[in-house]
Amino acid sequence: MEIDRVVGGVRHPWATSDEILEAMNTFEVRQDDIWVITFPKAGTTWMSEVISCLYHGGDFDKADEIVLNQRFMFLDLARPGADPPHILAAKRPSPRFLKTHLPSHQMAKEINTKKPKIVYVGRNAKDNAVSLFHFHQSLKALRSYDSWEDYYNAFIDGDVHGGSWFDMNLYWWNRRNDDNVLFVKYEDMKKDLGSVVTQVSEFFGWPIPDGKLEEIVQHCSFSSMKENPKTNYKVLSTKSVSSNSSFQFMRKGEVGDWKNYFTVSQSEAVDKLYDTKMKGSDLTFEYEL
Ligand code: PPS
Repeated sequence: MEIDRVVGGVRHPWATSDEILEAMNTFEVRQDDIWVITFPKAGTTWMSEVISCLYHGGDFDKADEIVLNQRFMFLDLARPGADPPHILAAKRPSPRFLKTHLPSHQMAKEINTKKPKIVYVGRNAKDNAVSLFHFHQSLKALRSYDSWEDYYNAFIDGDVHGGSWFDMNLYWWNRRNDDNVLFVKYEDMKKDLGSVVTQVSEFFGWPIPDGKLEEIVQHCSFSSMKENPKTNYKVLSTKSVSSNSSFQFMRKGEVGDWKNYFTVSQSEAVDKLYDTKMKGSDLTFEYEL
């Protein structure tokens, strides 16, 4: 059996079951939900940890009481032997912390009427592609590609996990001025995490206790999150014993790693495609810092 299939024009692993996709038509969104929405591998986990720390006023024991991928319920994926996430989410007390990579036409419909607070994180297409390539090659639930080139072709066709990077980023950029939406760039988090943490705290209306900003920035640094078992997940099913031992959810955390993968012509082709797909939009990303 194929490891995945295309539903509604988007390639989804079987773990994103038809039941989950259908449930998003009627899933009850709550106005006080807290959503993190991203294209896969754009900084979901990083932003989720920032939000947890802010919600708990910089109390890191409380923020990290449970592993991050259980704290924020991932709505897109059914876990074997467990109820699907929309059923589990319905039983959670408010405020619920939810995350999804589903594209705009497949995400929970009530997002548009209940208007919960949503933080969208965008990451430049090239680094995002590289990070997702490693995820595809490592995770049991996702298809492997024979080569970087094969994967690259699928990525620019929008035929990878998450669908089209271009469509998703453009959709959320166009909604960036909605009162309930905050659009954040991964590269800005790398450049000045303190400013982004402050922006997120203002968006939610959660003041940062005196002296805590620096601590939150330190706690959410790549090195600290890599050392932290509550954020550097070990619970994902990886493809082989060898990749299992070497797989690190916190892989590199850099801006510019794409240069180690993209050929010059691939990089130029993405730039050209970006100009076509994002035509008329003033969304820009940084590719090196
Ligand atoms: S997922 O599986 O879609 O939820 O992955 P996601 O969390 O969106 O993205 C994982 C990438 O984000 C990097 N990351 C960070 N970078 C810098 N600083 C911090 N603190 C941080 N936390 C996570 C993570 O390393 C993945 O990127 P790559 O490029 O693969 O390292």
